[in-house]
Amino acid sequence: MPNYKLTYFNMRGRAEIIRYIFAYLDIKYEDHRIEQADWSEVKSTLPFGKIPILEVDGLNLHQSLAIARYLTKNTDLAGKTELEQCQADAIVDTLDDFMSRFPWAEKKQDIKDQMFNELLTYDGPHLLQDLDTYLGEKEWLIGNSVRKRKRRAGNTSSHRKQMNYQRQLGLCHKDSKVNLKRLPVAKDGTIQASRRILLAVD
Ligand SMILES: N[C@@H](CCC(=O)N[C@@H](CS)C(=O)NCC(=O)O)C(=O)O
Repeated sequence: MPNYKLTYFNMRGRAEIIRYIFAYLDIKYEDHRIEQADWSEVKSTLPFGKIPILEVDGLNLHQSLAIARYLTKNTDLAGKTELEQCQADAIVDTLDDFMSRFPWAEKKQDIKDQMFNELLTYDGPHLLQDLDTYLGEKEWLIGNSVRKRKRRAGNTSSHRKQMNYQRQLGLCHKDSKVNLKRLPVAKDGTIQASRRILLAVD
């Protein structure tokens, strides 16, 4: 298993999808969270000056979604067939189109506030409505389940521990169908409470 070190700010943002994947696949990694005060120094060392960065055995990977796709290769988290993978990519890119419009770099505060307000008041609900329509009566946006993740050699007990942990939290049905929820992934890699997402185990 490679050595993984994820570098991002101490927030969910664009790193959280990577933390979810690590948590779901029960892969150990270093969750390196940097403070804003240290950012300019770190930025100057990066080829594209952006985070998240995932270091894999000393090699730096950038772009959160490229990293997410790399980590989900050979799992069915991003679709079981090529067609499902295309559909999963399309949903991810649809969400990314929306996220990319957030005016983080806007210098004028009043313009920034107005743009955020429009995005969150009009465009956000519109996007959610479209996703809802796309979902229709189905349980999942794409496909009908996520297969039980492959156990990695030597981590059976940690897999069991995580399933028990999810059961205790009420995230996991006793018949082993999991309704993993959209929760922030804590620094220690555990997943905490909140909204539902698309992951399940059959
Ligand atoms: N498309 C890139 C976006 C990377 C990006 O814009 N990262 C922001 C944080 S979310 C960043 O590094 N901001 C600090 C800066 O640009 O100085 C990804 O998904 O990784």
